[in-house]
Amino acid sequence: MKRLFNDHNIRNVIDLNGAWLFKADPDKSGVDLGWGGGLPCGETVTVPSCWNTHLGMYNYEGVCWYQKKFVTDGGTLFIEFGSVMTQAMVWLDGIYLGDHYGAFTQFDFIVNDVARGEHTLVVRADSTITEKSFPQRYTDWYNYGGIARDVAAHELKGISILTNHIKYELSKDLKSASVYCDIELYNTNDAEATESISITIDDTAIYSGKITLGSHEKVKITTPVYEFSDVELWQMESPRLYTVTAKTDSDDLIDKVGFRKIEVSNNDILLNGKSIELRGVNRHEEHPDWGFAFHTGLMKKDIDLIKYMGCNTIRGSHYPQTQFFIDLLDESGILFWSEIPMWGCGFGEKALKDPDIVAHGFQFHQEMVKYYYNHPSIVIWGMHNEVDSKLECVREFSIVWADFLRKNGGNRLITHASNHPNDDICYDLDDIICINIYHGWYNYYGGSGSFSDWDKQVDTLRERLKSLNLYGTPVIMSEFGAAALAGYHQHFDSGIKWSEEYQRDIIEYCLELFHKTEYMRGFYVWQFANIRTSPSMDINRVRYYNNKGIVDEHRNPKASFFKIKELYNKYANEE
Ligand code: ADA
Repeated sequence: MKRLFNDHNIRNVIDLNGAWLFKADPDKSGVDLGWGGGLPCGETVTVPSCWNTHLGMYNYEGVCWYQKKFVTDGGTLFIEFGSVMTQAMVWLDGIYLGDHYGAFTQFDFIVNDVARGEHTLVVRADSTITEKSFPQRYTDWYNYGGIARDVAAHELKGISILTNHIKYELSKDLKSASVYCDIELYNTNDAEATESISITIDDTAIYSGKITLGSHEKVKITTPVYEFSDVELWQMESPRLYTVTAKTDSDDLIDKVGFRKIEVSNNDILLNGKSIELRGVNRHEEHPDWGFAFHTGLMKKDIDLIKYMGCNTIRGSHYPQTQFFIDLLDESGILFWSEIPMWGCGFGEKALKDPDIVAHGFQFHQEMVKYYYNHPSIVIWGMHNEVDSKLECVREFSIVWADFLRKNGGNRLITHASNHPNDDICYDLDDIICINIYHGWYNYYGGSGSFSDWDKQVDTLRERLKSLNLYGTPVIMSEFGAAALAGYHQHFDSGIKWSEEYQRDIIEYCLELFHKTEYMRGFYVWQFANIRTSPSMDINRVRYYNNKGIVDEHRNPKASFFKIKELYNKYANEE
């Protein structure tokens, strides 16, 4: 994956982005016609991309095929996909490698005994929504199809390093860290092999040893604990990153780590022992010209705009966002909430009880933790969004997911975004309680048309938390806001829905209320930029866009942008 730094100095990585041959398969006959072995014809497209941004394919849902030829020295290849939307089937030289379900997470294949020379990689991408889909048809973003993130073929040699999770516990005074690594290794040789292995953090060697693996053996090893002293913390104002280099004789894997501690205490959130108010926005990684194949230059611009507004955090609604973007956050000191694409309203009770859907949800959590573990900016794992968390079946799988994240997800706060503030039965599983409501905008979905209902809501929630014995768990308002059509203004009367002034005023009302509410410790305005949405969302979706962006889809600011800037800066100055 494209990173902000070189993640390999030894390993050769073949970039498979760029021109691919492309062919739509509306009647899904390509497998029977043997296209896995090579496409009969096609047009050239660039990858990463989403086909719904190609001319004539605006609303195409179904199957398309992609083909790329590349040259390698041969041996063992690790073929890596950043995200294929939504179901991928992959062939190399006509040999089926396997499939992967789910947009937004990485997956890979290891292929041995690849000959030196030219090879053909074929991908069948299927965006068809079924009753098992994740998310379901009724979802508030557009169901793009395509190879939406980077593709690469890594030439693995000798004993190779597949993953390295850098784990640590900070001392009480936060001045030193007990560090160890969980490393996954693979022997590419046809015979047993022994190699040396070492790990450094900047210039400090924290481990060195020898490893012997059988032919094509894959193992996970845990290194002994190293006491790392004089730690410089990863702080929002000075996000110190260390470079972690894992090396064998034949391979390397370089990543970044930042030492920091996130915890909750008595209605408060503490980063490195210091109380913080989370001041943020929800962000989709989407643009009308590229869909989910988001341009890296625009990632930087999004962060610049979000920082300029005074935000210290972003919620990655509603799926894991690209590694490159999270690298930028690590470097900027912005806190991030990462979640899986379980967008609740579309999942009925039948779906929530479906073991395949629950299994997919669990798979998403496993993949999110596997690929994003090391990012210091990720301080929150979101289990799901607006799922019917009044149901016992939701509680059951949430217990399993929360447990998995607590045991395997590193030092992060666990939550789910709930739109059932008055009857959610899963709050006790969370480290922070997160609420989505739209008083002042919707008259349904638990919202009501009037601004002043917010005050009642704040009081009702306080009472409910007390009655549940959960008062003391910090509350975050994870979504609130209103839609505004960019450029639609009112001279005097701000109470006109869809105007920039209405949106600005409701956001101001909410922020001022939440900021002074003693049990709340943060807010994420819905949402940073307008997004294209699904035709199934026929509620209030002018142009089939979700227009609640505080910038429009081209990042032009609406009136609320400046109001948020004013308020977030004011709150920061009060600290
Ligand atoms: C929900 C949901 C968002 C968006 C929002 C809205 O809270 O989580 O994805 O759909 O409502 O605009 O209504």
